[in-house]
Amino acid sequence: MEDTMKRIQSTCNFCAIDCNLDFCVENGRIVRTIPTKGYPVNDGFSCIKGLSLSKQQTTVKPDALPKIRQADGTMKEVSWEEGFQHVADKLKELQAKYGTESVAGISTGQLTLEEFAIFGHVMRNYLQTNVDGNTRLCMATAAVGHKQTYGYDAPGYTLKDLELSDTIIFIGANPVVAHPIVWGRVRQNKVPGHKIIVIDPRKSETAMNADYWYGLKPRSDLKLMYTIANMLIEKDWIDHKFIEEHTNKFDEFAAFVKDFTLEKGVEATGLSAEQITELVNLIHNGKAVSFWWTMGVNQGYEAVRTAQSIINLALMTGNIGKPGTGGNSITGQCNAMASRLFSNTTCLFGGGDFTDENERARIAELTGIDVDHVAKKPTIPYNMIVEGINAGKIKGLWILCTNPRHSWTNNETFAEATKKLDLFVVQDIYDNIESAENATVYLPVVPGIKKEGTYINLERRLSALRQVLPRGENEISDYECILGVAKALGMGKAIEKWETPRMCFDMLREISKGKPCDFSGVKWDELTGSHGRQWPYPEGREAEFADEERRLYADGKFFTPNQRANFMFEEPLPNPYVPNEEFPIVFNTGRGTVGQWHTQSRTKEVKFVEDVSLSKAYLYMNTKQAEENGIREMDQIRVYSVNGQNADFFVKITDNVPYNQLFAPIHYIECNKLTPSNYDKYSKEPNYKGGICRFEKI
Ligand SMILES: Nc1nc2c(c(=O)[nH]1)N[C@H]1C(S)=C(S)[C@@H](COP(=O)(O)OP(=O)(O)OC[C@H]3O[C@@H](n4cnc5c(=O)[nH]c(N)nc54)[C@H](O)[C@@H]3O)O[C@H]1N2
Ligand SMILES: Nc1nc2c(c(=O)[nH]1)N[C@H]1C(S)=C(S)[C@@H](COP(=O)(O)OP(=O)(O)OC[C@H]3O[C@@H](n4cnc5c(=O)[nH]c(N)nc54)[C@H](O)[C@@H]3O)O[C@H]1N2
Ligand code: SF4
Ligand SMILES: [Mo]
Repeated sequence: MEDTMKRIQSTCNFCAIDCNLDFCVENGRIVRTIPTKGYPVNDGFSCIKGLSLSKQQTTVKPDALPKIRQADGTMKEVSWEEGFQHVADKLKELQAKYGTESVAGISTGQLTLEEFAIFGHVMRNYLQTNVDGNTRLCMATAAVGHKQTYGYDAPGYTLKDLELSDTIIFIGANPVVAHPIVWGRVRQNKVPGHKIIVIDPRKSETAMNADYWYGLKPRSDLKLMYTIANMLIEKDWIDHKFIEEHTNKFDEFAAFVKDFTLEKGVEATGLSAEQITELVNLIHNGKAVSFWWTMGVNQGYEAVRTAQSIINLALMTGNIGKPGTGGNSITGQCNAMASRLFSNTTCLFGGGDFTDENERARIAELTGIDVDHVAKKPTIPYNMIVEGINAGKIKGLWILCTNPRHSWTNNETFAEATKKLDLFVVQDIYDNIESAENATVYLPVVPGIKKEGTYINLERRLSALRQVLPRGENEISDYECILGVAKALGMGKAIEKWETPRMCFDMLREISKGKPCDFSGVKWDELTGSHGRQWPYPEGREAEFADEERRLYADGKFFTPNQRANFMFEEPLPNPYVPNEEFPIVFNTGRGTVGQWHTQSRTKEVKFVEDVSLSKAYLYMNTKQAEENGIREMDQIRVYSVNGQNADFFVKITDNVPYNQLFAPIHYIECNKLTPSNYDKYSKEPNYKGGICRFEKI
C-alpha cells in the first residue's frame, strides 16, 4: 500500500496564513490530509477548512465545459476553443463599438501569483482596460497606508513575532475565528506575563479569550489612537532616538495630537478615563509591543488614517523592526499579498509606478509586449466599475474567483449591474454561485488541488501550490483559461513568454529584481515541498537571507526617498452614519465561524459546517435589546437599513454584542443587501462595518 500512496505537499487556499498540508493520494484520490510538520507557519496544525480541501473531489463537477447563454436564455455547453473565441470576439467587439474601457475585470486575492499576473497582462496591458480585485474589499486600506507610511506596500512582521511579543494588541481583528493559526501562535507565546489586548466594539471570540477587552464605540478608533499618542507624548514615553533617526514629520504630528485630550477621548470612544490610561500604561510597560489590525480597521470611512494611526504608535515607541513588535496588518485571503503587488491593477508588476518610463520599458522587454501596450495608469476602483456598468458605460465584465453579487457592498447594485451587461463572464469552480445567475458565459475551472502556482502569505512568504490530483480530459486551470482567451485575442508575440505558470514565475522573479519584494532567489523546484521563502530573497545573496523567519525594518530603514517612515495623520472626519432617531442601531458585519468562508459557495467543502450552521441568515442581538422588543432566541426580525433596503434575519441573543448594535455574519447574502455604498476616500475600501439600521419583529 505504501508503494502506491503518494504524499504531496501543497498550500491551503482559504485564508492568508497559507498553511502547508501533506495530501496523501491513492488511486487518484486524496485519502488523508496532514498539516505539514516543521513548516514554519503551521507546523503540524491547521483549521478545519484546510483539512476539508479534499471534499473538492466530490463537490466540484468533474470534466465540465464552458457554457454560453443562448438567445432563448438557456445556457449551452461548448468546447473550450469555442468558449475562448466567444469571449475574445466579444471583448474586441465591445471595445471597438464603445471604447477601450467599456470592458473590465474583477479579480480576487484567491488565485495564484501567476494567474493574477497573466490576467493583468491580458486585460491591463494588452486590452488597456480596468481590472480591480476583491482585495479592494479587504486589503486596499493597508496597501495604501503602507505605501504612504513606509514608501512601499511592505508589511514587516513575521509570524514568530506573535510568540515574542509581551504586549499583543488586536484592533478590529478576530483571529480566533478568522485566523486560527495566528491565535495558535499567540498560544505558543512563552514570554512570562505577556498580555493579550483586544480593541473591538463587540466582545468577539478573541476578546473573550484576551486579558483585556476595550469595547469602544464603533468607528472611534482613530480618535482613540490620537488620544493615546498624545498621552504617550505628554508623559514622554516615546523613543526619541528612533523618532529622530528614522521618521519624518514627528513634530507636526505631536503638535496635531495635542488637541486629543483624555477628556475628548473618553467622549469619543465611550471608554472610561481609567480604561484609556490603563491602555497607555500597558503600551508603555511593554518591552516588545505589537499591534495587529484587520477588517475592523480596514473597512471604514477613514480607514487609511486609522491604520496609519496604529503604525504611528509603533513608530513613536520604537516598536518596529524588533522581535515581537510592529504595527501589523493581518491579511485576509490566501494570496492577497500577491494580488497587491503582481496583478498590474494599482501598480505595475512588482510595485512599480505606471508613469516610470524606465520601468515600463523593462516590463515591456521582460513580458514580451510592446511598450505602449504596458498599462499607463492605475485601474479605476471597484465601485467605479460597478457604477460604470449601471451608468451604461461599461458593457463587458469578466469576473474570476469572486462572488460580488453576494460580497459587494449594497449588493443589489451589483445585481442590477449584471442585467445591463452585453458580456458577463463568470469563471469559477461552482456554477451555482449567486453571481452566475445572469452570466452570459460561464467558464468552469479546476480547484486548487488540481493546479499549480505560487502563493504569498501575510508575512511575505512564498509557498508552493502543487497539483495534488490528476485532471480529467476537459479540465483546465484559471491560468490556462486566461491563456486560451489571450491566444484567441490574437496576442501573438505578446503572450509567447507566458506559456506555463513556471515560465510566468521565472519572468516575475526577474521583474522583482532590485525591488523591495525581490524574490529572484526563489526557484520553482526549490519551493516545492519546502518551508516557503519570505521576500526579499534576492538571487546571489541567498546566504544573507537564509533565516526562515525574517522581519523587515530591523535597520530602521524604510522605502521612502529618505528611508524614513512618515507619520501620517489628518483631522478625523465626521461619521457619515451616526445612529439617529430613524436608524438608531449600528449594523456591524464580519466572520461568523471558523468553518464558514465568505459567500459560502465553498462551505460545501466543509462537511461540518453544513451539519452545524444555519442555512438562513441570522444576526446577533444584545440580550437587553431583545427583551425590550419581546424577541426570543431564533425569532425573526426585519432590518431596515440606511441604504433603503431591508432584509429578514433570525436572531441569536448574546451579551457579547452591545446594546444598539447588531452583528451580522457576512456568509448570508442578506448581510450586504444592507451595507451602504460608502468608502474610504484614499483606499476606496467599503465602510462595511459602519452602516446603521432599525428593526421590527416579524
Ligand atoms: N472562518 C473564516 N476565516 C476567514 C474568512 C472567512 O470568511 N471565514 N475570511 C478571511 C478574510 S478574506 C479576511 S479579510 C479575514 C478578516 O478577519 P477579521 O477582520 O478578523 O474578521 P471580521 O469578523 O471581518 O472583523 C473583525 C472584527 O472587527 C470588529 N469591528 C467592527 N467595527 C469595528 C470598529 O469600529 N472598531 C474596531 N476596533 N473593531 C471593529 C468586528 O466586531 C469584528 O470582531 O478573515 C479571513 N479568515
Ligand atoms: N459586509 C461585509 N462584506 C464583506 C466583508 C465584510 O467584512 N463585511 N468582507 C469582504 C472581504 S474582506 C472579502 S475578501 C470579500 C470576499 O468576497 P468574495 O471574493 O466574493 O467571496 P468568496 O466566497 O471567497 O468568493 C470566491 C469565489 O471563488 C470561487 N473559487 C474558489 N476556488 C477557485 C479557483 O481556483 N478558481 C476560480 N476561478 N474560482 C474559485 C468560489 O467558488 C467563490 O465563488 O468579501 C467582502 N465582503
Ligand atoms: S483556512 Fe487558513 S488557518 Fe485554516 S488551514 Fe487554511 S490557511 Fe490554515
Ligand atoms: Mo478579505
